[in-house]
Amino acid sequence: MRVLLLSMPDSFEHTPALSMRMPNGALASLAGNAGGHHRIAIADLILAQHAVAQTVEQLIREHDPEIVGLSVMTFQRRTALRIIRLIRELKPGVTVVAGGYDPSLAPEAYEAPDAGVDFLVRGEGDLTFRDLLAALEGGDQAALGAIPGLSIHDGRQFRHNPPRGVSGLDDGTIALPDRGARVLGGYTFMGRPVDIVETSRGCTYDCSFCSIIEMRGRNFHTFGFERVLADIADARRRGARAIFIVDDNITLNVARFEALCRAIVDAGLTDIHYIVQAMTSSIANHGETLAPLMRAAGFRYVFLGIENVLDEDLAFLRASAKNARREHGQRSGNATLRAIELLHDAGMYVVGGIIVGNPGDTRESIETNLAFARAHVDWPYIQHPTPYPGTPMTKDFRDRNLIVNDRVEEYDGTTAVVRSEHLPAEEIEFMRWRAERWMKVRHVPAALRHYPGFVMRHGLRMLAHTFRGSSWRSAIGLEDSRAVFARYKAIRRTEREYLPGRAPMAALKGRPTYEGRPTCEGRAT
Ligand code: B12
Ligand code: SF4
Repeated sequence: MRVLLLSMPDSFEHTPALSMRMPNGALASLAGNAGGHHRIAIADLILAQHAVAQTVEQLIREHDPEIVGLSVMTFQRRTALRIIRLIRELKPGVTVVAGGYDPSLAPEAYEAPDAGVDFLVRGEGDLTFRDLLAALEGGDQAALGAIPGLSIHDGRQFRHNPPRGVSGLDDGTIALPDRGARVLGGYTFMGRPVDIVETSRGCTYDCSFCSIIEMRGRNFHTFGFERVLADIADARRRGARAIFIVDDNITLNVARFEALCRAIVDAGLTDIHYIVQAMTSSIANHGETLAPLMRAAGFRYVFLGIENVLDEDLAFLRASAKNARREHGQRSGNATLRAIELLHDAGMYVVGGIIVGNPGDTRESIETNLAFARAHVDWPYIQHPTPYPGTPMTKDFRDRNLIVNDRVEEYDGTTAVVRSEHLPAEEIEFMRWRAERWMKVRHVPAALRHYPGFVMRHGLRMLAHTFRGSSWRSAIGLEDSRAVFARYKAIRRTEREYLPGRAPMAALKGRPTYEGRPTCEGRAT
């Protein structure tokens, strides 16, 4: 069957498309597991952020898909529904499938008959999508009802088949991703061609803000090293020189992570810049051995789930255990500082994930966290608690009546959509925004050392992005930062409109973003 898989163009404050455009890992995994004979094209619309409608039109025209699949996070829902409407206008009879976190956790949002969705794939999609394609290809309506994890629209509502259990990964059930199916080019991490690789799925913790538990339960499954190394080598062969390891929590099994670092070194795959997310307790408690091994393997940036530096906030986020330092088998305080120290000593940069704006937060508690970030992290990744569908935190915020904004397209993590008991949401966001811009500037010299070509070419645009909303008057102190903040918010509102009025097809000619060529050396359309 002819299949077009799309990821959404929406990006957010901390991953500006200028410097970071990563492929969606889910789609390549779906393509690799679909069954070899289908003709699958993958288009990450982050690569065509400024020409979404035109690109979708061109993709539909060139690939003439029988099935279109969309991967959607909650803050991308509105864009996804608009894209589906556009696709339906272009090709009314096409079958539309939605998957990923939002369709899995908020299926009702896709139920209205005019939403245009035929099937939802809930939870892990590799095998469910394969079975769906097989049933559609065989015209076997009865088989559809027997596919676990699938929801079928009957014209009025979805019929939800029972859920599919998560896959064990070490038995070869999940085949390697098919990166060759990608048809757009231009993936980048600070100028380096970037790809993503999975080494495991799942997590056994239950942080109240995280969607992962609702999505797949508390479990942890790992791919064998042979497969992981083959996957990295495939990404590298196709040109990747930076790889984001997207595991939910690779640091759950430290011994395995250490062995993986050694295996990467032994396989000679160390000329890649690796990026990974890590838990502070694992790094603090095992970093003396783990961190140097990570650096030897090529890890550069570590996204550290600090979440908060205050105990009350950590308790609310249910993140105390994963931030605990242990000595002689006993808890001995917060792990964050020690984790940062060990990563820095090994020569890696810390992307500091911190959440401010929790129910008990006051001006002082937020300032404490901002001051910590200013003093200790290399790149701030400060967010506001966001009530994603189905998380325990969402229930908590709703019960306390603290949710002030239900426009999900603004649920991007840096828009405060909940207030605290003491501060309005807008004030919380203002405090974060004002502090964070300057923290980002401080990383410029380090970025210049590691990515000189990119920073020299795009440094000014990066600064302009970080400080958007500023003016000459604000730069020389004649204008209050609240006026700049208001302008920044207005710019963000405009940025979120990825499908503003449709440009004619002719506008596509010579457009650079859709090049009909793959990222690296894969298949061309
Ligand atoms: C890697 C990652 C990122 C990367 C994205 C890289 C990329 N291009 O993919 C970065 C760091 C940039 C990122 C940023 C953000 N992320 Co993020 N991210 C993740 C993470 C860690 C792993 C996702 C992944 O690749 N998994 C591997 C693939 C194979 O699995 P998968 O995506 O689940 O896909 C499977 C199924 O979902 C399904 N499926 C998915 N799509 C489709 C489509 C179809 C058609 C079908 C049939 C099936 C299907 O099948 C797939 C294969 O089994 C998750 C989870 C986590 N623990 O934190 C969060 C997560 C997805 N991110 C999340 C969020 C909120 C964000 C941000 C908005 C804010 C933030 N927290 O940082 C930003 C915005 C991103 C942007 N576009 O600007 C949330 C989403 C919550 C929600 N309800 O929407 C998650 C779940 C984390 C959380 N807080 O709970 N993220
Ligand atoms: S440790 Fe990370 S992946 Fe695990 S539940 Fe907490 S935030 Fe989610």
